[in-house]
Amino acid sequence: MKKIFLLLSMCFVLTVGSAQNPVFTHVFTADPSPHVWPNDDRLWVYTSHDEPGSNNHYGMTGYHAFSTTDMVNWTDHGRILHLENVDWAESHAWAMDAAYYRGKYYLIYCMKEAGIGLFRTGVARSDRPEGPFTDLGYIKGVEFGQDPAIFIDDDARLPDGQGTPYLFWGHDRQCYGAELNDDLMSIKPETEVDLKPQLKYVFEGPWVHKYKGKYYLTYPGLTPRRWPEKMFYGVADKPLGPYEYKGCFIDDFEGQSGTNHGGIVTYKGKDIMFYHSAWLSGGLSETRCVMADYLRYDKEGNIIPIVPSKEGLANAKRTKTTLKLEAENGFAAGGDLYNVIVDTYIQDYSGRGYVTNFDNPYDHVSILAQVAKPSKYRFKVRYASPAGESNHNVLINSHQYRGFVFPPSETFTEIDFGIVELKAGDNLVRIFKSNWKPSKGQFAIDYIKLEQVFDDE
Ligand code: FUB
Repeated sequence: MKKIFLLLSMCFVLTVGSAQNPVFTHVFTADPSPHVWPNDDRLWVYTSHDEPGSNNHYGMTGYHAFSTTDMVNWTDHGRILHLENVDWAESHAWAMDAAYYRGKYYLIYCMKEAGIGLFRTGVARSDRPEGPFTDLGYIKGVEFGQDPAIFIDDDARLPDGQGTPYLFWGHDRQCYGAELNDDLMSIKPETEVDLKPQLKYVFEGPWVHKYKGKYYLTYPGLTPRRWPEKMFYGVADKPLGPYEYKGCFIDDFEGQSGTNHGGIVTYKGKDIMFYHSAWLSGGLSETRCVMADYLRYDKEGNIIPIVPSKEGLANAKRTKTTLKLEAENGFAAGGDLYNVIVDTYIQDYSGRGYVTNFDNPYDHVSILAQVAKPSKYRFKVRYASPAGESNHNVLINSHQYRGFVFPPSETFTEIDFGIVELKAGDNLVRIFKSNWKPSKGQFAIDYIKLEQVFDDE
């Protein structure tokens, strides 16, 4: 009896004690797009961003990238693209997807075109999976291009071994698919298919993945009972169908948002469904958070319905995210570089380089940290100061923290400056050269880290 009780209480501790959902607890995120890139052991998740306090989709302005190797400790690489980095767009940075194609990383996203207010499907490119991404314009031939998903087949059609790229999109009871041209900037109009008649309850947010040679199209849909959205799917022998409608695989659940949206990835041999809910905001339907649960198939290849769980992916007490914000990203990531330069001379930097030439008082680097709620973070800076000690001040929003001493260091090293507080929303963190204590120069900042801190740690 005693043994049974012990076993039962162990199960209880494991179940109640582990809470991996929502996956990201420091920032409001939605519309997750999960990927594993070639020659990279990390799992990547790209998301849209809900502004705290807004509780509507109209104020959505940018995207984030996250990575992990253990699904417990995550890195938030910060803002990777924003409306202000896209000349042709005016609003609605809604759902997106990402792709690796011919040696480059792409963000395929939707925003409303300035002046005419129509959704377009934008393409932005980066040399690195964490961005930031540079906009290239929108995809020609796609009308009302909300909720894009890109699927690159493994049919090795191109000489470099990559397969045919396809685009899927749709909103407001529409769902289309088409083959993309190789530059990803236009579709092949003759291949466009209206997929709605092949499916049921279609509303928006298509996502295509392949399992055992079959193509699965998953999407959030509305039954005649209407909102909230449930997740449905169909299966086909070819990417553009015809699809056989299969049914619902995420039904209504407690704390769901009005919308659902997500994608499927295989990581370390396991299939995972990423989607979103309103758990982090306590049920505010349009202030959402990313969720993840394992996805399983039965012997016939049908998706076994998912019941959203608190435990999520890993048996750990909780997930923990560190914001890793590259100093050199500047405006492209919502920050600012003032009277400093980006260099690559000192080796072993992370990202595309580091920021240096802090010659005059107030020369600075600023980074943007976006968080959901007022909370504490451990503040670390990776720097080098080969010529001697360097003295700087830090401004977080309007609060000045004085006297940050960076001891001499020939090479890049991480220094821990203790706990700082961030407010809900956008936080500008500025490191600037002190005007009260001399520095020896050659000071370089590689990145700034803000690590989530929990009260019971
Ligand atoms: O996140 C904004 C919109 O809500 C997306 O584009 C839809 O798919 C829904 O999730």
